[in-house]
Amino acid sequence: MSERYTVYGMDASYFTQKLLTLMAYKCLDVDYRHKTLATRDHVEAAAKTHLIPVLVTPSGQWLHDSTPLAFMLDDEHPASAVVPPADPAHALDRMLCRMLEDYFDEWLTRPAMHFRWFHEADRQTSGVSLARDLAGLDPATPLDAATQPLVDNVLDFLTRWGRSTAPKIAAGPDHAGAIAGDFARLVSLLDQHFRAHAFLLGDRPCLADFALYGPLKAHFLADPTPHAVIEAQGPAVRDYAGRMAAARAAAAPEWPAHGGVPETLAPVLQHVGQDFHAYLVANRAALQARRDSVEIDTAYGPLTLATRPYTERTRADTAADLAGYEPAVRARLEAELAPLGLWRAYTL
Ligand SMILES: N[C@@H](CCC(=O)N[C@@H](CS)C(=O)NCC(=O)O)C(=O)O
Repeated sequence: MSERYTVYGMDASYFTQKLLTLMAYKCLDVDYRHKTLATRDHVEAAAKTHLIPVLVTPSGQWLHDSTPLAFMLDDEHPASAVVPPADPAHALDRMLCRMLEDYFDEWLTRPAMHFRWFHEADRQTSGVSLARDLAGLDPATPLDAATQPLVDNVLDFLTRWGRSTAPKIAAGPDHAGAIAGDFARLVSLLDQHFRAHAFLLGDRPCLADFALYGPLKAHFLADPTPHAVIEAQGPAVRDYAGRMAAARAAAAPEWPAHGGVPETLAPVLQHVGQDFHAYLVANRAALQARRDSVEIDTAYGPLTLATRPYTERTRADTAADLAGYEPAVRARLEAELAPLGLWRAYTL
């Protein structure tokens, strides 16, 4: 039996880059294929999802969803684990990893969608990249009279989708100021951290690093608008992305076992604990009440967002992990996480 995996995705897709980089870190053999208009029906029927990336395992299973896939790959290849161990000594690192992963996966979709679909230079960069991938055109081949109209048509279709989806997550033109401000703040907080540390938890990359690298590679370092913010306010974030692309588990040190939150990570975590955690709390309550939108207060004023069942599922998974620790370990975690605003949303 072949030990090769296949990944179907697109270059400018955040979760495709997350999974590909994680698998490169684990030194797994991967055939990466674009999900094109020609392969789409087959991939969607086999994987039972329209989302990317899709992973085909060496035993021929068609799977999707990067978070459970990362846990599965850790089970199959424990020497290159990306999730810190579940024992009490690593409890803080594991919970920080899971909470940060939830945030990067679920909340950075807002600036990612906003810049890509509402800034023309960004649409012309990554919108065109997606359109070329879907049309099955090699990224290096110049467009000609036959292929240009095809790419234009696909880009029109994608733009209509992007512009109608983004407002549901408060990422439309009405929120341009809030998105730009929030993104610049996150970049400068991450910059401060990456000046002092190689990765989020220190010297060993964890799942949250791959969840941050995915949108950096597919969106924020590719699209001119967020890229300019990173060059101006977060050069250490750009350097971090270079380390992530090159990171290999064979060279990684043992897991850290932090007794307290690293000093430069605390402001990043406080940022995570504000709007995103307000959304996690409100989203859960709204889903229980069968409402389809929620309103949260932010520093930029009230935000209305669609409810997201998937976001509640990831919150509940992380909360279940936290609930599994002994009371003494949980008390230690609460003492670290509650002052940063990172406790309530996971103990509902
Ligand atoms: N939770 C999924 C999310 C996958 C996802 O949202 N992928 C995006 C591309 S980066 C997608 O397929 N979007 C198309 C859509 O939402 O219709 C994962 O972690 O893999």
